Amino acid sequence: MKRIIMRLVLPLVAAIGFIAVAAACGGGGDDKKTGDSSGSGVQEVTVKMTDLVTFQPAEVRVEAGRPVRLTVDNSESAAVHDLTVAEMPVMDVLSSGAAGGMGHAGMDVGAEYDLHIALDGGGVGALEFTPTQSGEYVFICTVPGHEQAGMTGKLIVV
Ligand SMILES: [Cu+2]
Repeated sequence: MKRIIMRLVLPLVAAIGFIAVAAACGGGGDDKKTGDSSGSGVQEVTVKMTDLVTFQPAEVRVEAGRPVRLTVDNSESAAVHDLTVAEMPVMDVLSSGAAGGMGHAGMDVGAEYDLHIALDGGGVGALEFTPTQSGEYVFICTVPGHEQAGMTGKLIVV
């Protein structure tokens, strides 16, 4: 008799456990979906700058008309790098962590570009902006020689 009960109870316990895990995973998935696809949420993207003189990834895709928070991560570099978009229709531009970088700090340099953030080696900063027009926009590092060495990327606004 006892054996029969165990035979019934064990699969039941296993089934309840499975349902609980499935529900938890499903819930997480739903949260993420809401964050990514909602019309008003901030689009979070990260670009890493490396001492191999590259941006990773070299291609970033965002939607027009929605705010973007572009985290620029120079934490694994020893050198100064910057991320610069010379021309791109944007509004509501903000940047943080942009101080530093010889000859880079200050608005005089930044004013030449629509988007610009320079970071010392080890630094992490962010650019916040809302792209207003779809298209493909090139970003580069303006440190002498870096663009020529391949430090370029593409910001695709859809
Ligand atoms: Cu660079």
